[in-house]
Amino acid sequence: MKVLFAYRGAESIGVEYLSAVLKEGGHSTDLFFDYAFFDDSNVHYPKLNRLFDWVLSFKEKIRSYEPDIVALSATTNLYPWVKAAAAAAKEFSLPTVIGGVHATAAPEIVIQNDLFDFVCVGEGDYALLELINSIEANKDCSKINNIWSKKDGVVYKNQIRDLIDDLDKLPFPDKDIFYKYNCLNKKNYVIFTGRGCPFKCTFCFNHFYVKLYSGKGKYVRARSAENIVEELKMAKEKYKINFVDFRDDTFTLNKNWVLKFLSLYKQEIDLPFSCLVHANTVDALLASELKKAGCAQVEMGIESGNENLRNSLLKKGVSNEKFFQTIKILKNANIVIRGDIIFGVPEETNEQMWDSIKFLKEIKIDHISSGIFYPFPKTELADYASSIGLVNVKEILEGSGSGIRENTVLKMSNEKTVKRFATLAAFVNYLPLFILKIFIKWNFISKSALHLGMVGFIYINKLSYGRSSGRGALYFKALMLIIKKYATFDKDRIKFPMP
Ligand code: B12
Ligand code: SF4
Repeated sequence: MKVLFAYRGAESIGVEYLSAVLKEGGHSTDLFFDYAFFDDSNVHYPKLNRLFDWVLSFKEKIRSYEPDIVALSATTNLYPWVKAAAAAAKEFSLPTVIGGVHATAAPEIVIQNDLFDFVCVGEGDYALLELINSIEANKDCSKINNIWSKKDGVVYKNQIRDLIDDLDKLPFPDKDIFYKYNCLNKKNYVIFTGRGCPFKCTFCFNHFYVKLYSGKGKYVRARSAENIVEELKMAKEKYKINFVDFRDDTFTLNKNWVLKFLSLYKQEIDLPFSCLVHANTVDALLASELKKAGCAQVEMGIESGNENLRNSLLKKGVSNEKFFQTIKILKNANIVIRGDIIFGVPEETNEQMWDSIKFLKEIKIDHISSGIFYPFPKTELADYASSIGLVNVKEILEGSGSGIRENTVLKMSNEKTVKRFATLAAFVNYLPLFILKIFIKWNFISKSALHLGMVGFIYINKLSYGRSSGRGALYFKALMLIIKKYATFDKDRIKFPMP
């Protein structure tokens, strides 16, 4: 069978695993990739993005590849895009299957949509293979675990299969389908050493997955150190990588495992890397071993500078004191720290958001990634926001907008201020508190000026360690196309340049 994936904006490790398992099972796969020009995490000008007609290019891809089925992966914010892709596939009367965290959170809504024939709930690696095998063999597809389907108006819901216990049995992710688009900096190799995170943060999908998978095996799983090193050796050889980006939700969960892994990694791979840590999982020994093994940067969720809000509403479980300790340990080890902070959680007051700004000032971390809270379906915090009338659940189930959230979707009296806090947080290390306060209080700087300033900071300070998207040349090409369109008064829409 020929399976065509479609994805937008960034490399998806999920899709890479699905593709690898299908290829191993004897099927052929390809990818349509929408670069999301001017609508990615660093450059956000949706009006410019709309000049590129990705649907046209997707249809061209369908015509040239002639797939048997289109497979789509959705996070909540990608869901509107995925619906548009499915609509294009339906013009060719192709069957569609959708999976990913949004399909997993809201299968009962997604399956109602005529654009989707199959919905995958949870891990898709072997579920998709079973589905494709069944379609190929003309077998009944209504009884495949994890796959919901429908026929003649009847929806067939199936059980969740056990979690994949031994991750080493999976083939290595199929990077080629993304790398061939030249959309990523392939020298910077994104990898997972395991799956799952045991913490219970109320805004994150993990606590919901733990419930979904209850009785279905161990939720937090690690690959063997040897298996990961084998993948990285292959990547060094094949892609000449020079940086490794461990994207596990929390890389440092199991200290003994990490220490063992780091020593093998240093010996066999010896490349600089970045990873995500939870403040409660780092001690001096671990920090020094991380550094010795080549750790250039860690990313850590701070979430809020208001200790009470952080630990009661968000259930982060980290005290201010613990943050000070962990940050000191990491600084002593000479590791660059990026902290993530969220503004605009339900009922968050301006004073609480100001606490976050002051806290960021006090902890003096190297880089700050700030975001506006979005109530993701089935998360505890979304349920809470809905229970107090701050959000319309129907709206969030249909997904919203692009990858970047410009505004809060909550009905809050201080919604404009939320946005200013989120934007100005990036400047905490560069401006004194009283200036930040003036900017937050009085909205006299335009949104575009602030955004341009922020993008400027990101590039000037190279804030993204190992996260360089490798898109400089593509952006140049995209800009040239726009200039050409206007210089020649070309009324046609710009056709997206496929590499
Ligand atoms: C790496 C990562 C990123 C990377 C790359 C994203 C990407 N395109 O993969 C970056 C940094 C760019 C990123 C950005 C964002 N991310 Co992010 N990200 C992650 C992270 C940590 C890992 C994703 C991953 O690769 N997982 C491992 C693979 C194996 O799992 P998977 O993708 O879920 O795929 C499996 C199944 O879902 C299923 N499946 C998936 N697709 C399909 C398709 C079919 C057809 C089938 C059958 C099955 C199937 O099978 C796969 C294999 O088992 C997840 C958390 C997590 N651990 O998953 C958050 C997560 C996906 N991100 C999240 C968010 C919110 C964002 C942002 C919106 C943040 C922001 N404010 O900008 C953006 C938007 C990204 C986008 N394009 O949608 C949320 C999404 C919540 C939701 N309900 O949508 C998550 C779940 C984290 C969270 N805190 O809850 N992210
Ligand atoms: S520590 Fe991070 S990944 Fe784990 S549950 Fe909390 S927010 Fe989610």
